[in-house]
Amino acid sequence: MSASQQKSSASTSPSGEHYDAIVVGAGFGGLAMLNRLRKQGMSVRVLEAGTGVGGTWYWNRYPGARCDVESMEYSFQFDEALQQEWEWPERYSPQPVILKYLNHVADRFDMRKDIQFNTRVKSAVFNENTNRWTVTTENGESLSATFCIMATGCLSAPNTPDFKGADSFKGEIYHTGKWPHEEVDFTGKRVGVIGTGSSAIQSIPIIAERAKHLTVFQRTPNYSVPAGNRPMDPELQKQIKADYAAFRERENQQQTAFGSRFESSNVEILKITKAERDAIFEKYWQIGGLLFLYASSDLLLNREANETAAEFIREKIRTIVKDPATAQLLCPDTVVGCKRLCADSGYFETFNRPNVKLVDVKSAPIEELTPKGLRTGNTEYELDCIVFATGFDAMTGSLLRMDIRGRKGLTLQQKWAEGPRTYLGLTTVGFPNMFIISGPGSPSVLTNMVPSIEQHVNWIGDTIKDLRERQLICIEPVAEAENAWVDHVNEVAGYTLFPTCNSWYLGANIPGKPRVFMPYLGFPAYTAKCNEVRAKGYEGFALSKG
Ligand code: NA7
Repeated sequence: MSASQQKSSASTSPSGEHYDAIVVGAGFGGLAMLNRLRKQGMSVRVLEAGTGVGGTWYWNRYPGARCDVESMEYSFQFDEALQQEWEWPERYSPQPVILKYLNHVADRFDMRKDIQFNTRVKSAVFNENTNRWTVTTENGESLSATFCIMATGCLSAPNTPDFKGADSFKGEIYHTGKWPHEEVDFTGKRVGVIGTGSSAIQSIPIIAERAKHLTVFQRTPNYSVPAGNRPMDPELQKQIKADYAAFRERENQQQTAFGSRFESSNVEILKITKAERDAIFEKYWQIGGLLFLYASSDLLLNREANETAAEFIREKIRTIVKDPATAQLLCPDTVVGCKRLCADSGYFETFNRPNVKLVDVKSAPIEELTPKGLRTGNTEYELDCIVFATGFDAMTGSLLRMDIRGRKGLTLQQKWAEGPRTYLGLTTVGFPNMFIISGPGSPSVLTNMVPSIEQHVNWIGDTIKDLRERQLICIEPVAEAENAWVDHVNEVAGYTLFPTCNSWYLGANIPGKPRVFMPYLGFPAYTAKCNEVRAKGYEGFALSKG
């Protein structure tokens, strides 16, 4: 953070201070929410654990961190001047550019004066007598608010496996989701990366270029397609900006996964020949990125159709990776897209380097960290640095790591013991006036996050405005609506191939976490449903004067 930023940001709150709303988190969600509620004339305090804005893009500074949604789509639309003036240098933005953008947004709208950095929220407790939330921080402050809005992110509670001997390792340890602010120099070092998810797949090619030797510890291979990143096409940028509003509107209407500019090929992949299929897959492979999943409309519905795409990618891996045994180990046997598809820049090629070795830790799991490195079975790997690219306790982790208590002292941990339960992914019974941005039960991580965040922010903003106009101070979903919504979210997921593998969408990456498909697969109908609920006077909610 620059000196000027520090000067103009909020430091601490006088204990006991009351706000109309407290927003937890200053990433995309928190910044948009602050902007919206301030425009409604409300007093808002944003509490942020980091020393700066950015959320996911503040914490995930690992080498190669890059968004897998295209830059022209992965940005705010709430201000026309903002979207006109900002220039995106690449098709897919690297983390430093997105962080710079969010800092620009914070400065441009003078947001820092309402954001308190270095402030991790410890608890949020609803008081039924006052109808207020009391929020306490790890710094020992206590604030209150009428509304408590959780903008805590879907991928912000890092998962570090509890390996035996974790403290014994004498070298450097990193987690991709908590990367240091200073540059990490791997030059001449023996590095081990644990994990082969998106964070690993993005960082491995870069770490391999610098390290003396890199060992990749893989438990489950992942599907990855080339990102196809390149400098931004100035003509495309100009063309979109000429009518950004229409571009956004199309995206908002469709609420498609990963952006709006590409449509599914609409080809029934099983009704054409293998050569025709491969030509289509090749076309999408060349386009690059997650759009590969648009190659056919039924890839995530029909296992046989999916297998044709899976085999196409496996064939690519076998062609790229020269050592047949390594190539075989890198070939997944699961459903493509069931875990989030990865987009890489030279990942598989990296395994042709003489200084890179792939180790299968499914057949011989990591037993412990040792002073010199780590041990799997009878083999000890000597390392100078270990990088945990082991992911996140996704979607619920950041919420459940706080002590959130609603009516009658009910904790969110108790309420969600069998898995998250929400109405619309925005609210949960027993926790009045608490809203979750991109909560479980909303499309969130299956869509382009930024427009989905803004849709939530606008719905929450409109709802609070409506309540105030009607002189109501309390909103809470009713059990019947919540139960029906949870059933619906599960039912829709059940029609797809998503529940067939151990993904973080299902919480299956965290030992002991209930296996529930958390994001909602019902878009674009979701936005219409939220609008309809509002139009019907908040159907499924109880509203009261307190
Ligand atoms: P992911 O996708 O959850 O990947 C985590 C990786 O770490 C994955 O390969 C895991 O293997 C591996 N892992 C986790 N625990 C262990 C242990 N104990 N031993 C060995 N390997 C382990 O997280 P990312 O940060 O890469 O990406 C998260 C999202 O961020 C991504 O989907 C994008 O949306 C952006 P597993 O597959 O569980 O066998």
